[in-house]
Amino acid sequence: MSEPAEALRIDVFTIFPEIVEGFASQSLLGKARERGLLDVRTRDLRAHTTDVHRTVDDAPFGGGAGMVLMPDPLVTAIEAADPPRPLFLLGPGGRRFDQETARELSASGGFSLLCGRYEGVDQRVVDGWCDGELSIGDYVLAGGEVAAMVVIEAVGRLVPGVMGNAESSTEESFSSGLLEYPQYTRPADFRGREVPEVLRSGDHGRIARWRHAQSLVRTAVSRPDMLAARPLTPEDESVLGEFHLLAQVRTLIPDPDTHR
Ligand code: JCQ
Repeated sequence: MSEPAEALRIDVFTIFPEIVEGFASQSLLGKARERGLLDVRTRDLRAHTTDVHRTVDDAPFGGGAGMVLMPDPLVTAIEAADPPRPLFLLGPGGRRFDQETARELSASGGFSLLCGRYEGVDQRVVDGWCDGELSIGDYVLAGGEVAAMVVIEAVGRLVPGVMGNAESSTEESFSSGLLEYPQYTRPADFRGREVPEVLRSGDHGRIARWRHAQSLVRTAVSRPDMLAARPLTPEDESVLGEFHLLAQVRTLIPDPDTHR
């Protein structure tokens, strides 16, 4: 018997600790917390303010629209927490957070998130106290809280023991570089729309090959860029051929020579 693993600790610095706290206490993550697998700690950026308005932002030097998060409340909150490192700022200018990053962070000793707000964070905090910046995508949010919750959920579900074996297959499929095949449940006929015959055939080998072919078609249709980075294997070509889908997939894969 092995020792129970140490909980993955994630400290979150935010002006909305109750939103992140509510999220982390619910459902899958809440259960993982109760079971000692996850240790999410929300840190209120206003906790160390001393003025009546509990001010955390101020106008930018040099002028311009909006407000900037001030260094003193942030750094005081960070120093009081002694958070697990690395500390990542969440913002649209960061390195893209993807499944690979989620996997790395889930296997790390812990990390922390600083939720940016307003027009940004005083650059001296970024330079002196943050270890990197993460972005969940190319759009601008009002604040980093939603991005922090995305990171917590994507990472938390990968911590060993948080999810049953059922869900780990989804992760495996993403590692394979393909999208998921379509899923069906009862009834076999829903308003005249039938579940594909192969799934009711009981032929598990053929079912696995059909699913593989469907994953390839879906990826070719929705994410051709993923297939450009992962050429078709002989097994891919074989299953696509079996279900007469090889030509369709080939026409959807971008030709690397016709780029730029
Ligand atoms: C995160 N993709 C978008 C908004 C400034 C650090 O400064 C700022 C942070 C935010 C909040 O985060 C995002 C975001 N990933 O908008 C403005």
